Amino acid sequence: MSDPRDIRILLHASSNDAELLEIADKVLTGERISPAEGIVLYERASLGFAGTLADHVRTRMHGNIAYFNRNFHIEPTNLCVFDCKFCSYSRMLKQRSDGWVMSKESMMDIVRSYADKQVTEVHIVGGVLPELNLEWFADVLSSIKAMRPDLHIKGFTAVELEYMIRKAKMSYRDGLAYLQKAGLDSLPGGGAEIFDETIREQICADKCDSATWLEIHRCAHELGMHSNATILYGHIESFAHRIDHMERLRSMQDETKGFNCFIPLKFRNQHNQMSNVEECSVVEDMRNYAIARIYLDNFPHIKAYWPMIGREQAQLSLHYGVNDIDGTIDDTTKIYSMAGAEEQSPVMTTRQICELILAAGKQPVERDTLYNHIKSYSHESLDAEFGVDGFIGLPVAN
Ligand code: V47
Ligand code: SF4
Repeated sequence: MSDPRDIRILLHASSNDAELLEIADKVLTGERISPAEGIVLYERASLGFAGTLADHVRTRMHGNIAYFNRNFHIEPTNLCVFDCKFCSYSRMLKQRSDGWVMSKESMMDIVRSYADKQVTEVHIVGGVLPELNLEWFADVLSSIKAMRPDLHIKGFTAVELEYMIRKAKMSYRDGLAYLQKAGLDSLPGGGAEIFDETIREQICADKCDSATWLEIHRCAHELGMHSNATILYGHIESFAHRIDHMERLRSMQDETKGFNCFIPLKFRNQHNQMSNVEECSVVEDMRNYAIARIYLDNFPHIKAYWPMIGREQAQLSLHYGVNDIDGTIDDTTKIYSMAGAEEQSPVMTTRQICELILAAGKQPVERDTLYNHIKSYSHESLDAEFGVDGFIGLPVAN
């Protein structure tokens, strides 16, 4: 159902909350909702109410399409000078012996191992270490570009960038321009966590602050690079903090238009210093995707990161505002399996990811990092490309 008049009738029949219905009417006519209205949605909208509205917005923007890409990750180190309380990945303070630091050669070996694969993106993200400095990373970037000029390099959270550029005693703009010249194409969305300063102080006091995170993304946009933005939700923050986070992003996007997608990251509570904090429910995850889709009217894409939430929930999210489920990954990330995510070994073939999307009733489209369409898939085209014998059935979460 995509006719706004039909959805209006449905929502008016399902709720007698006048304020919620007024917000719904605004969304259905394409009007922006205010921060106060965003908080009302979080406080009072049921999953059905928020989901119906978000699905309408998603369909208005993208029809039935659900995007994925073919990518792999390189995580240069899991050692980190910072001490984020939610992090299950970093090993600096606890078990340094469990840590790894890759050499440039081992990073290049990973890139080389994809020589005959049709991947379009490498995502580089990891801990922060003084020896992995700006010059070292610039050398890695230019070597990757020399080997695979076609590969889009999405690399380094604003947290990693803030540290390496500060240590190099450069301005953010000059440091980013230097990395861009070496081959950096865009920035991933990590490190944003929660922008509210009081919550940030409690969960990640010693790393890049919110204003700096935003400034680094602004500089990247001004240099012509796109970036993503995340939120780490479902821990000690309130609904107002989630809206405050999205409001700061929405305001900046009005000016720069440089963000590609918003990625809500559900807090996972295993093996970190916040294990006493309960994880939120799947219903809350879906409501959160839905409200993000409604609130961030100037963000083209909402991504559910499937290694984090598992395959079945990624399918579900496609009906709650999400239009992208990230990539094939190829088992190259450890960040979420270490924090207790469903996917202990995240890898999907192109066929599996397409079948997952088709089974959710959506149209799989392979994209590049900047959301240019590469190829659209159907059951028939999958059989033609990969053969009928390869059918793997409905995907299941581990
Ligand atoms: O900033 C760390 C998160 C992020 C936990 O841009 C945790 O396409 C939940 O940003 N529970 C890094 N989350 C990863 C990231 C990312 C991932 C996928 C795609 C993109 C993109 C970006 O991981 C960190 C932090 O918010 N994280 N520990 C945890 N226990
Ligand atoms: Fe380091 Fe990132 Fe973990 Fe924080 S979340 S401790 S910055 S690796």
